[in-house]
Amino acid sequence: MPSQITLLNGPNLNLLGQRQPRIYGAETLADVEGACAARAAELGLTVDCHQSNHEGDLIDLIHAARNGAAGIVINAGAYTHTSVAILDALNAFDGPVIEVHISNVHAREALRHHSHISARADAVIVGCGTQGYLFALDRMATLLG
Ligand code: CA2
Repeated sequence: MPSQITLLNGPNLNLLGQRQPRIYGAETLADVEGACAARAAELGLTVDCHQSNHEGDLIDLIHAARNGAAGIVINAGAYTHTSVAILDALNAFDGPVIEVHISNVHAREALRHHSHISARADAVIVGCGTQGYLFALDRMATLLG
């Protein structure tokens, strides 16, 4: 059985490709999820993709990943900077966690410079555009291999 990776996107990332392309690129979320599925297949992995605008939903999805996912790739959007609850949920997950940000959060407003999730993440990928999700899957394959 190929290892399954849970890919989580947080608030407003459903708008990818529809607004602010200079910051977040032109690809839609469906484009990104499709590219991730293709890269995962090349790596001998599968991806289970979810997006939610709601903190509790993301926490429930992290809990669900405890039953069957080998790793989590997460872009928690603005909850990255605010949510101890998402950090607590990730701390209850045993496998590798990779944090992705499309933009270079460190070159943006100070409020985006701190991530609660980074304390748990095995790797953090920022500022690589949507390609960062593919890098995360590459790294996940290495960590799980
Ligand atoms: O750079 C990232 O991936 C972020 O996680 C994106 C979040 C932001 O709050 C983080 O600081 C950094 C915002 C996601 C908003 O996504 C949009 C996409 C297209 C149009 C509008 C919003």
